[in-house]
Amino acid sequence: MAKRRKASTASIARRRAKGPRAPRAQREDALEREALPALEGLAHVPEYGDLAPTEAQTEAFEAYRAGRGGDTELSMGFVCRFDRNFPAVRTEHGLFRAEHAERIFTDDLARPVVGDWVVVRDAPGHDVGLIEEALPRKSELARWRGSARGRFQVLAANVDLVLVAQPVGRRTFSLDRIVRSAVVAADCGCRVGVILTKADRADDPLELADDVGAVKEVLGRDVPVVALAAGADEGAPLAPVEEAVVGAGALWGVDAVREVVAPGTLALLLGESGIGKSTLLNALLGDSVLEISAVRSADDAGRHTTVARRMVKIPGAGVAIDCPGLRSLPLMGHERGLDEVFPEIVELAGRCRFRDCTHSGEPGCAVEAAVADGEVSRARADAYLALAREMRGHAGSLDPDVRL
Ligand SMILES: Nc1nc2c(ncn2[C@@H]2O[C@H](COP(=O)(O)OP(=O)(O)OP(=O)(O)O)[C@@H](O)[C@H]2O)c(=O)[nH]1
Ligand SMILES: [Mg+2]
Ligand SMILES: [Zn+2]
Repeated sequence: MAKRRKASTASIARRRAKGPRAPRAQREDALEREALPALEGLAHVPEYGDLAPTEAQTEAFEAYRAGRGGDTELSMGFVCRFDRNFPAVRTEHGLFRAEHAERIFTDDLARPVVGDWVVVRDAPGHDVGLIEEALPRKSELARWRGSARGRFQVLAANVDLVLVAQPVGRRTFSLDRIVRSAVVAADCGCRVGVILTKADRADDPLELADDVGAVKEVLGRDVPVVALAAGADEGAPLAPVEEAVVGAGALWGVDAVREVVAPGTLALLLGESGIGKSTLLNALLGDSVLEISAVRSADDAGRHTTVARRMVKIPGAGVAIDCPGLRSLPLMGHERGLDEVFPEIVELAGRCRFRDCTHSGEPGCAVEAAVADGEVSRARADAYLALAREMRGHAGSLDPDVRL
């Protein structure tokens, strides 16, 4: 029997970045694909009916098929997971692995990601489908990779709700990270919810209540906030913590996530490595299908345990995507997100006396005046100013014509 040589994930990525593959690379891909876990019997993969395409997506599919004489080998499906860069697609007819048509392959941003609705060719006798086209996205969650690496990375498509996860405790809690995540999510056309994880590690229930209050003050009272302790030791004394967060207007506990992720909704858990995203999803599933691993004790940093993006159907709720933790989330070009999250401040900023007002003490500043009148909270204005300044700075570093 021929010996199979395994290519590393990095070498696949490099190969793919180069565009169309040579026949040898294709053969290697085929070998690699055979070594992947079987899809049959995988638990918690969403069914076809768990997510619905938009009208525009269905129409685009019909038009594509009509353009090919109504080809019955073509069907519509969604990309529900990637295993070592190989997509799996769920259609009405089942769940199967697929590869991309080379035309799509060559463009990084057009390449299907988890959540994409696609046209897939399911030829009888072939065990691998062929993704021929990605259908228009209703939302596209993308982050800027930073000036050193340039360009955006699309994390997922058609996400309805971004659940921004942050661990509680003085050492780790970052309001800035929550707000910047909310801006990115809003910019990408997604709704936002906040999950405060590891509530058993709160130094003091009242401090946790303050954190909930701060999130609500900056993002608004309508943004759902859930505090939970999915990975707490059994018997941890959580009653005082629950009381404090509920008093501050948050929801409590793993099950409350089901209320936030309504059936039919596609949610994505966004946050750094090691903050308990996979632990939470396992708790919701009542099953340990997703890998988790301990954080480094010295600095609490995660080990980037989750390396793939995959959808799971939450019983009694919608569908969630587990994905790798993100180290950083620099803001660039997310003006629409700032507008969505801080509409009244953006409006006020347009009324300052100077067009290039930095809202830090200039005469005739409408933002400062609104803060002084108590119309806008100091915390909310500060959060806006920090992110707006960062965005201007990044834009200016790439394009010297942008005024700082
Ligand atoms: N004390 C405590 N620890 C938790 C809790 N939730 C998760 N952990 C621990 O945090 C560590 C990391 O959890 P994961 O679920 O792997 O974190 P993740 O966010 O999925 O990390 P990546 O996959 O690397 O992005 C594990 O050791 C968990 O047991 C919690 O509620 N309380
Ligand atoms: Mg994980
Ligand atoms: Zn101003």
